[in-house]
Amino acid sequence: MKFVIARAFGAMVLLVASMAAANAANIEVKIDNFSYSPQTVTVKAGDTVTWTNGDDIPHTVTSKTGAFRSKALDTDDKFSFTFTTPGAFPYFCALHPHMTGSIVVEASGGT
Ligand SMILES: [Cu+2]
Repeated sequence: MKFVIARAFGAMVLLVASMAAANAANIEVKIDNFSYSPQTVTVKAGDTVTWTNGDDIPHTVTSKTGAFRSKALDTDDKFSFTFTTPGAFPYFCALHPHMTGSIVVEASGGT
């Protein structure tokens, strides 16, 4: 009997672990009127950020450190990047360098 309970508990732990892995979020950043909105986003490692260009002129999403770089995004074009490494990831628009934003990635594990 004890063995059966231990097996059931083990299955529950596996289920919870797989739910946590499926918990990775997709965060939206809108490009509008020559700015990224929200300008700074805090995500967890494993999350994906998707930028959408709402302007009718092209913009890019270009990492200052080379971590990621989109092509020129036309109206309604999207660019996605999955952040796996904790840290700060400042970026800008290569076509309008005064446009800046930042993604802050926190470690996913722990609690
Ligand atoms: Cu731009």
